[in-house]
Amino acid sequence: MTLTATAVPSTDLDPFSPEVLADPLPAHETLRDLGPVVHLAAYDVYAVARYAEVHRALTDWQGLRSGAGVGLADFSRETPWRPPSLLLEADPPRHDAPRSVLAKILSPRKLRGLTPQWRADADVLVDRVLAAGAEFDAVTDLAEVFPLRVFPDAVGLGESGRENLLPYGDFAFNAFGPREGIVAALEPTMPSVIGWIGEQCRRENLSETGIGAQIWAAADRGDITPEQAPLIVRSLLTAGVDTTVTGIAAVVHAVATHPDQWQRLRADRGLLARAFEEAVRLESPVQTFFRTTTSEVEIGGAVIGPGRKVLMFLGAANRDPRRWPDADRFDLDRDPSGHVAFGMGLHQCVGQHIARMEAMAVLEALLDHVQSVELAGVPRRHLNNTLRGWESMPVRIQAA
Ligand code: OVM
Repeated sequence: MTLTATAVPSTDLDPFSPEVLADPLPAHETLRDLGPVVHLAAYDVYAVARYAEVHRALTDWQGLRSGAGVGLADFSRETPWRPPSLLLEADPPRHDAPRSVLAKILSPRKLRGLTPQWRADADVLVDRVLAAGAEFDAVTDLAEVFPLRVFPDAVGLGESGRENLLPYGDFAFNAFGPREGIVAALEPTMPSVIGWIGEQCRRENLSETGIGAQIWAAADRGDITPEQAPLIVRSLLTAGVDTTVTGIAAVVHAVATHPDQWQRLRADRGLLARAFEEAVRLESPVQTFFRTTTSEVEIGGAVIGPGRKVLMFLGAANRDPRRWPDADRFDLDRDPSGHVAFGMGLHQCVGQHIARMEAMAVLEALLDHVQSVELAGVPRRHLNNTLRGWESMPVRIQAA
């Protein structure tokens, strides 16, 4: 550890190395304990990993902007891999119209009608894994299947090409990290995937009743421009699949590894919503995002100059013992509200209600049909520069 001129501790820890991606928790503890702000020498960027500073960075959009990209790349100096998102990679005032249009379309009230069909779909899916035997893969047989069934339908996509959705999201979340490594390895496979995604965002390729059509209807009303509509649809297709797959896998993992908490859920379904929040607090499907300082910014007593990248460790904040007693425990007695798994402030996940609804549908179907759920093997991680997910999670269930 060395001290720079601003008294910020510096470390050569690389959060995007395969070792750290495979098991980030020790690195998170190191970063939290080094200080409120640290300098990551490998990338010459700053980082915050404690809850207080992550929360502060997330909620100060004037001091820490998103418009220069929320990955390692600084859009004011490097060309982004695709036209920037109008939501994720924009600041007020440009961010405001796309955000308010999408927030209305994705509000709990507007989405309510989807619940009965999603519950029925989840029942069929859980029945099917039960019929196939006592063991199944919670990732490939459940957590991937459910969102890929219900979400593209809700958006209004056609049937063909849906296999492009997971690879596109996987790449987009990798692209927030360094260009070498995972991104460089995947890049050659991307042009056809990117082409398919772009086609699906056009009005004529979306059903007339889905979420995609509602975004285009907002352009008809003049709430957004016709040029903005396809990019907002693209945001749904980018951020709406891999994330919910990971969130559903996280809550299955939590109950499979905490049989006592599963039994509590069976006895009291009033704890269901909390179980999901607690699972995403612990796993934090989206681990990190960057911001870029607009001017000189003070965080945790340190001064960071203008135009600098700051990496926010959402996952580390969600396990910061300074904020969460017994932080590593999945505990249904805890109030997990205030977690930053969906971010905080202006950019807080606009799709979080859909994510909750999907997870609730799966959990309720499991509670209806399943008496016990436990791991039947060691889960295998899927490495991604931003997402903390799994490739495989063997589980054993017993029908209720
Ligand atoms: C977007 C978007 C929003 C949130 C996360 C994300 C790839 C993308 O608007 O495209 O990750």
